[in-house]
Amino acid sequence: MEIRNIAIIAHIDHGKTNLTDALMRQTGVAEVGVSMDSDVLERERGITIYSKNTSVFYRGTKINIVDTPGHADFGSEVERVLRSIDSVILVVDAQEGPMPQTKFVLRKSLELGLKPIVVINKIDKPAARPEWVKDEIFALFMELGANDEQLNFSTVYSIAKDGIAKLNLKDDSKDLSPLLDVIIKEVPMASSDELNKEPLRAQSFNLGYDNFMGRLAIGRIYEGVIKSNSNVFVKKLSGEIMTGKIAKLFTFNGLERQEVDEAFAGDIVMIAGLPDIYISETICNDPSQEALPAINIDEPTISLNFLVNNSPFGGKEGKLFTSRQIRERLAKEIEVNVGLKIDFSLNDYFKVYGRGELHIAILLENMRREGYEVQVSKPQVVFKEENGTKLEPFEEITIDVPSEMTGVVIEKISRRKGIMTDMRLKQGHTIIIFEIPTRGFLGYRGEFMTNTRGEGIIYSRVIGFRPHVGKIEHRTVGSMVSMTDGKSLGFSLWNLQERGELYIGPGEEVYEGMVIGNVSRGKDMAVNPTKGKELTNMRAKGSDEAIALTPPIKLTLEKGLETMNDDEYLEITPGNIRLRKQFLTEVDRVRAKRQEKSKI
Ligand SMILES: Nc1nc2c(ncn2[C@@H]2O[C@H](COP(=O)(O)OP(=O)(O)OP(=O)(O)O)[C@@H](O)[C@H]2O)c(=O)[nH]1
Ligand SMILES: [Mg+2]
Repeated sequence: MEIRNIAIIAHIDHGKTNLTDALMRQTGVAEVGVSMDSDVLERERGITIYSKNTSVFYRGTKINIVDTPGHADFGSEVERVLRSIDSVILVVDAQEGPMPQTKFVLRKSLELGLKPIVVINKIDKPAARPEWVKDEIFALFMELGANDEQLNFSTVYSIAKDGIAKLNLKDDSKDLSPLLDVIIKEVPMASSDELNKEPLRAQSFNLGYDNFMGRLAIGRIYEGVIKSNSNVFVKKLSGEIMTGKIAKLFTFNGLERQEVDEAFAGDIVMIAGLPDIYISETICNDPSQEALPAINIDEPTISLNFLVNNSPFGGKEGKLFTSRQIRERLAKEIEVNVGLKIDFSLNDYFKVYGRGELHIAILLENMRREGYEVQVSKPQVVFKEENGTKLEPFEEITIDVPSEMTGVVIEKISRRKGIMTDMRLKQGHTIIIFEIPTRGFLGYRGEFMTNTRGEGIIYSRVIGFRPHVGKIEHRTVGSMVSMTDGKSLGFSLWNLQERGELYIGPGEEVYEGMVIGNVSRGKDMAVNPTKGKELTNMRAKGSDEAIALTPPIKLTLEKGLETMNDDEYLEITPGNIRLRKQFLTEVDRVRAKRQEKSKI
């Protein structure tokens, strides 16, 4: 069977998954309601987190499709996928037009010499402006240095959520066949009899894990035929050559994997039986064959420590909380989570390295749902040293704000060592692009939302390591720290809410050293959230419940990771997310601070 391999790429939320789901439905490989976003967190958050494969069959051709995540924290995943397919469907929202991630994924595709097919999606939106979007996309291709062939891209208009595509806006269409026809016409064929006759060369670009089969490699067969139960050589990036046996071989049929005895050049397969295989390695039958060009894996940019939850509430809610249990869980995670690195050699904690706060937050959210308890330290930026120069990660951030708010935003970002590289006006809005050290950017989102009263939009993306820029001033937000154990009372919270934002409501169990809120101005503050009403006040204003309390800010994983201070831990359990001081008593905190000072 003829095979074509494509990836669907876009800015977050522009409709990749809806399009993939509709393609599966209409070609009969998936029922209504089946989605590529099959993971629980993906469904809850409405975003794609893991890139996934599917295959559809159309007019005698097998089309392997990789649906990719649009969020920038998973950008390196997209890059890997792009190395293993022959064309991309670039989906662009018919109202928003190209956005920062559109630019990033398009640039990568053009650099790899791919010829994209452009899909302008959501043409049903009342404010859709598909012609304008088409011009913007063309301009973007030009800006990114597309060659003549790439510039000559096909455009398809679509309503992915209804499964409709058309070549002209006026056309009448009831399904996605116009898009499928373009794919068949334009995407180079991956399979051929000649390729099948060559010696085997396949390359892994994604990993999976199965409790029975262990590590799984998802890879593309470039040449030759791969056979189940055959012995193979795996050429590692280091040059090392391992031997192994293909225990099981699968191809895709929709989202289902289908066990097969052999698979042919051009196809995308899943392989079990190679426990040490990693991304980018070449699988072949003859060790003298040349390895396929390496696929680059982006390095982690932030790190944080995972510790056993030793808070006074530790072990109360979770069923998995020992160091051994956490170690096992993390070891399992790195089997499949390619961007993640973990240092298991330290005594009291595990050091986890990732690509961004969401990348880490997803892992933590999965763990707490599985019943784990864990504490983490504040995420720190990863530094590198190259030729004696200290380097740190940088991000490109794109902000879109109502024009009257640009002043405050520019000022704040400049203070964090961000440098403006572009500024454009767009219908009362200003779009500004900055390059900023990740160190300066960490923790800025919340402040940005406050400064722009929730009207601003901000996107960030790691752009690589650059020379360290020296000290960065951060706005410090103090913590309200409970000085006692007990149950919080409305009356004391009512007094405290004047001083900052509270993370707890009345009637919640607290412990000494727990952070119950932040202090908008300045330093940490020791507070007693359990203090009762003074007697003289008894009749003043009805009962405790009648006090007007501002609803507390619920700590989420992302919010906690963003706002926590260096001397705090985020305590994560199946039922709660709490912030605490590393040292629970004031005496210990003072002592620790003094020791730190004497070290410097
Ligand atoms: N009006 C309209 N909405 C659409 C259309 N296609 C998708 N959507 C909506 O857009 C949102 C995002 O759709 P997804 O398919 O999840 O987008 P995505 O690109 O896969 O998102 P990420 O994977 O998170 O980057 C959903 O709320 C969809 O219902 C469309 O054609 N018209
Ligand atoms: Mg998606």
